[in-house]
Amino acid sequence: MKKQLFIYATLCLVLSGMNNSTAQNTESFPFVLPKEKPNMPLSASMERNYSYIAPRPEDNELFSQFKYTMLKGFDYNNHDGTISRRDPSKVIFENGKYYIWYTKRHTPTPPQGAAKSSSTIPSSDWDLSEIWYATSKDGFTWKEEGVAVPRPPKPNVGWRSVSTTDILKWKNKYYLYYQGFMEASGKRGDDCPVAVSYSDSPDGPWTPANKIVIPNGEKGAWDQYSIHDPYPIVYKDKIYLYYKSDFDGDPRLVRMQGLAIADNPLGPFKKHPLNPVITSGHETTLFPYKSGIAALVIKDGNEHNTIQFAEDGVNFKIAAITELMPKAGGPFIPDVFENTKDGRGITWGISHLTNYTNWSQNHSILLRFDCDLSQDIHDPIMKRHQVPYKPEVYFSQGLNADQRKRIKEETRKLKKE
Ligand code: AAL
Repeated sequence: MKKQLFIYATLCLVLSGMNNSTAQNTESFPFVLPKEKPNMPLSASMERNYSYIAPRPEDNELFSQFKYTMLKGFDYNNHDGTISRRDPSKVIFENGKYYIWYTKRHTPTPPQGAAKSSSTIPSSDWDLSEIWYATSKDGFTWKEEGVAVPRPPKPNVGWRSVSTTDILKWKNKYYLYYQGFMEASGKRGDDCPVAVSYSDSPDGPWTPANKIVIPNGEKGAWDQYSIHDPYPIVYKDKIYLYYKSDFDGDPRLVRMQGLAIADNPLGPFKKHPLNPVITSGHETTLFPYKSGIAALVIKDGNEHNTIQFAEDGVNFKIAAITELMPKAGGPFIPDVFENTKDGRGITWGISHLTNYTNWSQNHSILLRFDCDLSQDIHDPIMKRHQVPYKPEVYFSQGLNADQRKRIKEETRKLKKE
């Protein structure tokens, strides 16, 4: 009997110890963040955290902060709004120097809106513009070389304005794609198709194809009015030309990204059946990354302020969330025309700042951005999580009179209750 009692007591001790240890070992999420997804029940957010390249941003090659530098070499008439440079192309390196192309507006007045526009007075910051180019030995100081694509004579596409260009190098020839306006932007909307000019040299002379190469969509289609921000990449042996369209407009425009693919730089381009392929963004920057395409998705849409990635160049997913992203970034992408299957990524480029001073002098400037979205460098400073905004940045985003009135009314109602 004693033996049985001893065995029972021992068993109880062991079981209670086990219970305690089980209680102690109820599996909490570990203190050290696992590098791989742990085999345990996870929340939706934690599941999502393991869908990124790495569970921590500093180890995520498609996460980066951005640093900015003022460029030297461009004059803006004391920022009076009569000279504007914006929407730069990608940067390329040829003949021992860097090249960029961009929208240049040089008009007697700053933009005055569609109603007040004329043959000399611009409606918008990119109205009555031409495509100019500049070169640089170091990417910081630039020499403005002159006009690359002037406005062609009526009725050719772009006679009103040519703007928002990007560069393609294909079989040793160069192609500039750009928005070709046939009326002042803002008359109905920011309406235009895309045209193209070509040259044997990045220094020109450029021959306009004098035809629409990316047409507006059919009536009622999402891209029926505007084909903006043409952005060609050589991918899967073809030309993948990404673009943006503004649509809906109830009350604010929706902006999304489309894709058109061609075997020949002068077309025909076939729009992808899954368009829009990115549901957010504006002036979207893209680059080959590993076997897919990455995108800097800024400004508009549910997924603005994200860096996205598509294994197939079509189906984009959020790869990182960041801030203070380059606007209209034209990166230097050494392998962008190499049809690469291992895109190395980017570390710098040229972007723009619009409405640089105030609306009465509405004009834009070009600046340089730097980042670490590259397989070939690891810059911990670019991988910091927060941008330390000065207090004045917060206080510059103050309440307006209507908001203060609403708040005052809410407090008044509380006091009456
Ligand atoms: C830019 C681009 C296109 C638009 C206008 C000039 O940011 O999206 O080029 O037409 O704004």
